[in-house]
Amino acid sequence: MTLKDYAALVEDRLNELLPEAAEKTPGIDETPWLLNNAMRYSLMAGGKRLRPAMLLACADMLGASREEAMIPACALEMIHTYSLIHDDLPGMDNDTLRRGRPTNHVVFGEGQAILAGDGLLSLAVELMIGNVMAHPDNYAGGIRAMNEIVRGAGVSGMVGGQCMDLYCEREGLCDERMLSYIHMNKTARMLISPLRAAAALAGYAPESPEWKALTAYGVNFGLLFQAVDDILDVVGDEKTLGKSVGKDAAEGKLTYVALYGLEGARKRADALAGEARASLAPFGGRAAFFLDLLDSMAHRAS
Ligand code: GRG
Repeated sequence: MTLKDYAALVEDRLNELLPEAAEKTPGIDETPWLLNNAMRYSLMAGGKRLRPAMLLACADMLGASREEAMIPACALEMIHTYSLIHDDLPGMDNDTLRRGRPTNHVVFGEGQAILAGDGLLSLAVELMIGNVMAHPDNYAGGIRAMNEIVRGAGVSGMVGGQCMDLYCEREGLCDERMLSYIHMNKTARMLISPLRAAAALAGYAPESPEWKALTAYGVNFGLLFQAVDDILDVVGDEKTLGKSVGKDAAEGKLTYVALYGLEGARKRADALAGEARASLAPFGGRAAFFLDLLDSMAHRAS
C-alpha cells in the first residue's frame, strides 16, 4: 500500500466520522451544525494525510489490527487539522491560505475558528476513548497509543513547541538549541506519535528495540520534514503547496535555510534522511513504505 492508498482510506473514514450537518437548532446533546461544518471545512480540505497514513502503515508492518488503528489515525489527523486552524489565526501566524482554501477564520470568523480547533481536539479524544472501550481485549495497548498521541500534541509536545516558537519570534531571540526544541516539539512529535501509537497497539513496550528504532526514524523524519518545509518556503510554489510562501524570510524566522543557507539546508535534509533510513534496519523488507516515504518527502513539492 502507498501513501495515496492509506490516505484514501483515511479520507473515507473522516468523511463518515464528520458528515455534513443540516442547519437547525441543535438538540441538548447535539453538535451545532455551524461548529460541525466549520470543523469539516478544514478537515475535508485535502491534505496529505501523512500522519494517519504513517500510523496505519506502521500498524500493518507490526501486525496490529488495522480496524483498531483507524480511529487513532483519524483522531491524529483531527488534532493536526486543529493545529493548522489555530496556527493560521491572526494572533499566531496570521495566514489566509491553507490546503488551497481561505483559512478557517477568514470564512467563519475568528471566534468560530478557535472553536472549530477546540472541537476537533476534543472530538479526537472522545473518539479515542470510545475506541479503547470498544477493544477491551487490548486495553493496555489502546491506552498507551492514546497517551502517545495526546502527549505528543500537548504541553510537552506540539503546544509547547508552538509556545516557544511564538516567544522566540516576539522576542527576536533564538539559538540553535531553542530551535531544535521548537522543531522537535512543534513538528517532529506529531510524526513520532503515529509510529509509537501503532507500536503500542501491536503490544510493544517503550523499552523494546522496535519502539526505539521507530522513535529514531520518527525523530529524523520529523526534522527532515521541517527542513524540507523550510526549503519549500523559499523555493516552493504557492499553488502547489496550497499555502503562502516566503513568509519565513519576510518575518526573519530562524529556519534551516536561515541557519545553514539553501544548499546547507539541503545537505542537512540528506543527512537526516540517511539517519532515518538506517534506523529502519531491524524491520528489513517490511519497512518498504517508510523507505519510500523518505524519498517522496525529500523530493516533495507540496
Ligand atoms: C497551534 C498548537 C498549535 C500548533 C501549531 C501546525 C503548526 C503547529 C505549525 C504550522 C507551522 C509549520 C509550517 C509547521 C511545519 C510542519 C507542519 C505542521 C506542516 C504542515 O503539515 P502538512 O504538510 O500539511 O502535513 P497537510 O495540509 O498536508 O496536512
